[in-house]
Amino acid sequence: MGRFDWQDPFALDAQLTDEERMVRDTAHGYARGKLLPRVQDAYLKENFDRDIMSEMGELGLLGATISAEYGGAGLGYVSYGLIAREVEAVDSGYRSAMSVQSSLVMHPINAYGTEEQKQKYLPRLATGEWVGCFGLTEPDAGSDPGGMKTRAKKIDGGYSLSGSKMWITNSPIADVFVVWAKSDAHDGKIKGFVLEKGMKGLSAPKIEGKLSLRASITGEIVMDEVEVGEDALLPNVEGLKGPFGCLNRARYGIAWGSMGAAEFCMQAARQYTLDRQQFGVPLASKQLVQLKLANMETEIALGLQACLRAGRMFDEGTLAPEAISIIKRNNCGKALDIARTARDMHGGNGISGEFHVIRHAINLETVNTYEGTHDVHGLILGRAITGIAAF
Ligand code: TGC
Ligand code: FAD
Repeated sequence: MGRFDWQDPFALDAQLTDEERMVRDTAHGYARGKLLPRVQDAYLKENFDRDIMSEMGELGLLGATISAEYGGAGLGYVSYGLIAREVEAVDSGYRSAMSVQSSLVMHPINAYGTEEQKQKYLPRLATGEWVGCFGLTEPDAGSDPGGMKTRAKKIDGGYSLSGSKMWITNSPIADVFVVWAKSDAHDGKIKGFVLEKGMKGLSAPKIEGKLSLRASITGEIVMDEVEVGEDALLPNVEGLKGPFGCLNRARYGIAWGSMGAAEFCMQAARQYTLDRQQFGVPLASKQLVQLKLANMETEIALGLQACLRAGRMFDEGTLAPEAISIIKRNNCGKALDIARTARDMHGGNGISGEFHVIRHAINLETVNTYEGTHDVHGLILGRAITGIAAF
C-alpha cells in the first residue's frame, strides 16, 4: 500500500508531465511571490493593477494554449488548468483577468478569426501589452444570452453596433473588446466582433462598489452606433455556439481555479486549528474540526482528479460541454462551502483580511454565478440526462 499524503491524496502530481509540473511551479512562484503581497490592498481599495497583465504575459501565463506562432505558449489544457489553480489560490479576481484574456478573448480570435486578426491581436494579447474583454451578458440577458438586444446593422463597408453589455470583466481597462451581437446581415444570427478602445460611440464605464471580486475590474460596454469595418467581424462562427465555445474553456479553467481557492482555505483552516488552543488543547484535536477538514479534503481530492481527467479529455478532443458543467458546477459550489467553513473555523479572525478566507468566500459567490450559475449548469445537466430542456 502507498503512504497517504493529505496534500495530494491521489498523487495528482505524479500524473502530470514534467512540462506541466514546470508550468505549475512557475505559476505558483508568481502567484505567491507577486500577487499575494498586493492582494489585500487591491481588494480593500477595489483596484486592479494593470501591470499584472504584463507580468503574466512575460511568464507565458496568457493564452497558454495558443500556438507559439501567435505568441502563445502552445501548452495543453492541463497546464492551463494548473495556472488557473495557482492564480486563484491567491484571488479569484486575478484568475478572472487571466481566464478572460486567454479563453474569452484570445480563443475566439484564434478559433473564429482571420489570419490578419490573429496576427494583429494575439501576440499583443499574449504579452499583456493589450488587455481584452468579452461582452456577452446584457442588463436584460444573463443566463439567457439568446435574449440579447445588441444589434449589428449592415452599413457600407461594415457594421454599426448598438447595445450595452453588463458585468464585463476587464472592460474599463480593455484595449480589445470581443462582443456578441445579432447581425441583420446574417439573418439576425449572433456574430462576434472585435472592437478597439477609442472607437467613436464605444465606452466602458467601471462598475463601482462591488462587494465581491474587488481585486478584479468590472464594467459595462456601451455601444452607440459604433461603426466598424468588415475586418472587425469574426467570420468563422455564427450563433450561440460562438460564445459557448469560449465559455467551455473558461468554465473548465474555473473548475480548476475554484479548487485552488478551496485548497488555500483548507490549508489555512488546518494550520489555524493546529495553532489555536481553546479549552487547553488545539482546536484541530476536536472531532467536529477534523470532520470539517475531512470533508474539505475529500471534495478537493475528487474535484481536482475530475479536473485532470477533463483536461486530458480536452486535449484528446473528447470532452463534452456537459462534462464541463459537472466540474464547473460542483467545484465552484464545493469551493464556496469550503471557504465559508474555513472562515467559520477561524472564528473572529476569519473576518479579517489578513487571513484571506473571507475574501475567498466572498469571491466564490461570484465564481458560483458567472460563466453559468450553479443552477443553470444543473439545468444543462438535467437536459442532457432527460432530453427535456427546463430553462
Ligand atoms: P441552446 O439551444 O442550448 O444552444 C444554442 C446553440 O449553441 C450550441 N451550444 C454550444 N456549443 C458549444 N458549447 C456549448 N457549451 C454549447 N451549448 C450550446 C448549441 O449546440 C446550439 O447550436 P446551434 O448550431 O444548434 O445553434 O441555447 P439556449 O439559448 O437554450 O441556452 C441555454 C443555456 C442555459 C445552456 C445557455 O444559455 C447558458 O449556458 N447560459 C449561461 C450563460 C453564461 O454562461 N454566461 C456567461 C457570460 S461570460 C462570463 O460570465 C465571463 S466571467 C469570466 C471571468 O471573469 O472569469
Ligand atoms: P440571471 O440570469 O438573472 O439569474 C438570476 C437567478 O435566477 C440565478 O440564481 C439563476 O440561477 C436563476 N435562473 C436563471 N434562469 C433560470 C431558470 N431558467 N430556471 C431557474 N433559475 C434560473 N459576463 C460576460 O459576458 N463577460 C464577463 O466578462 C463577465 N464577467 C462577470 C464578472 C462579474 C464580477 C460578475 C458578477 C458577472 C460577470 N458576467 C460576465 C456576467 C455573468 O455571466 C452573469 O452574471 C451570469 O451569467 C448570470 O446572469 P444574471 O446575472 O443576469 O442572472
